[in-house]
Amino acid sequence: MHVIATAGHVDHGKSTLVRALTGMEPDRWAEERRRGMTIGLGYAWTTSPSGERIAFVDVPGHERFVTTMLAGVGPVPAVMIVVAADEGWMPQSAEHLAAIDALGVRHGLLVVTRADLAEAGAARDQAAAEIARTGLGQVEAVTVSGTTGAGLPALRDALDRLVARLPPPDVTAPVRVWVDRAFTIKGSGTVVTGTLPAGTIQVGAELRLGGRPVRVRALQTLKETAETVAAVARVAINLRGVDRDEVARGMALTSDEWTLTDLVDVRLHGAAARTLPREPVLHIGSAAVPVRLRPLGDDTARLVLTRPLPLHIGDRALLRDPGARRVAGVTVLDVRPPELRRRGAAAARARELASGTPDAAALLRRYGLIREHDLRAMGVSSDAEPIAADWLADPPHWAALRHRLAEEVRRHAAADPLNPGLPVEAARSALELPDRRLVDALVEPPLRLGSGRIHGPGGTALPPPVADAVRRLRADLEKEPFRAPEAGRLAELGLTERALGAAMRSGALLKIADGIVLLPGADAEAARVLAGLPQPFTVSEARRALGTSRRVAVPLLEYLDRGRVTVRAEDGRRTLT
Ligand SMILES: Nc1nc2c(ncn2[C@@H]2O[C@H](COP(=O)(O)OP(=O)(O)OP(=O)(O)O)[C@@H](O)[C@H]2O)c(=O)[nH]1
Ligand SMILES: [Mg+2]
Repeated sequence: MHVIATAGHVDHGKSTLVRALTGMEPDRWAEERRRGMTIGLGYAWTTSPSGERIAFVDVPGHERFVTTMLAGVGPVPAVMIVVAADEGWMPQSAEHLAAIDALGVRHGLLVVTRADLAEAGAARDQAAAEIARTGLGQVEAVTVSGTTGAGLPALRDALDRLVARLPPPDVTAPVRVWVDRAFTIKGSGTVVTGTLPAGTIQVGAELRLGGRPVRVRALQTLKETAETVAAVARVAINLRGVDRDEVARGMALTSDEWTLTDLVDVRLHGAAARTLPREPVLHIGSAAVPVRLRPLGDDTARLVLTRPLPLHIGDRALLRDPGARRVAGVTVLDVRPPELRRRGAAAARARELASGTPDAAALLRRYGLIREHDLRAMGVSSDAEPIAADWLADPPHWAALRHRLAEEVRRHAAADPLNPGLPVEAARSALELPDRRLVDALVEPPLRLGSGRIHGPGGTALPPPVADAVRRLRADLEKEPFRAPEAGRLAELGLTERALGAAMRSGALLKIADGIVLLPGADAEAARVLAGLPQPFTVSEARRALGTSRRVAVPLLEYLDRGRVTVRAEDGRRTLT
């Protein structure tokens, strides 16, 4: 499907043309028909000669309804500009064209209608010249009469050619439907309609309305029920759990890949920043939001929105000065711009923005670390490999963090030699990292992770008094490897709980149970000795073979049980496995 908006001066025959092309009534309200004038947006559709479905969003031409006109054109990729042969180019012809140009619409068709009333040549030439000066360039022109039907077959063919030139939509793109209507259907609840310019919506999907999650209960496109609707399409979305008064034109229904923001930096098209009013209205999609404008450079500005909108970097929008009826196009350059606090920050920011729309590399440079999801929510994708989970890192920033981590580990070991490993959580907070997994990813040789701590290359060295006590203890144990020192001996050597813990972590001693330490390898040696006994064996037999006391033999055998070196039978006797 394709969606085309109409545009043009009041009474020039837009609705008559849509009616003639589709057989449907775009002026839905009694008041519109009574006054012979479009007030709200109209919707109608048809099938083109080549079989393409084309939906029209018919806009009002009256100058009082420009905001409605912008809501109609905003989300739509192509326009049909309608000019009456008998009136020619008029103020709202120009105003609509300027808005279409500012919004960055690049595809269009000129239709000169009411050709039964006047010769169309002059109107066509002027309109074509005006359009050619904009981003639309040279467009195809068709002369018709909406009343007699003359020229309509040629118009249908021209529409076919227009839609054939439209770029194919990305059906996997993030979803954003600007609401153009919201109403209630008895028994179903709230329904919103809009144009789906990219992406795909499914029944049951969770979308966001402003900041809040909502669920798609049912879908229709052109009055037909559907399970899935892919772009480009007109959609009617029945929402679960949303009251009619909670949703209105100008809100957007989105997937979660958008940044809801009330602060953006933009590039201006067609107007210098300082010539713009300080309080214009920002129009994007069907939204019209008053903003405060602060010029940054000649063609860049910061906008503070009076309500947040879901935006992407690269979004096109329009600033309008309602008083002067002037418009300027904008391209969103940043949806999470840095604060401007210091003197000169605005000028520095302007220089930054002058270098173009920030890409993934530029954003990575700014944030240092950013989640892929957050980057996507800014409308930017990156092919960089995540460094942990979905975290992306700016390479120089990452290298600096790694350097700082090594430094922190070294400092910690120097400050607390009995406890040299830096706990991962302490490292996370020292480096102000938002996710523990980043710390794990930063640890690389010669740093190593062990029991929730990060050890440095020199982290296993014990302070001299402890090392000396351990040496003396080892000398005792080398003579009698299973005679674990008594509490008195440990106290005599100055081996407190903390010192023993450090010795254990450094690998100088092996802890069998609380208060029982042996040399590393004592467990394997015990297994060797016990293998010489007739199997199974009792605790006493083991104690004698090992040359130790029950105080050591019992916990040592239990230690071996835990390591599946020995198996204990019901009667307490053990067998080596
Ligand atoms: N003779 C003649 N009259 C036309 C033609 N097209 C439209 N009209 C008449 O022009 C008047 C305005 O037509 P609309 O189609 O309502 O114009 P519009 O552009 O939709 O007007 P707005 O939506 O209010 O901006 C109506 O009275 C139509 O009958 C045409 O091709 N020939
Ligand atoms: Mg109309």
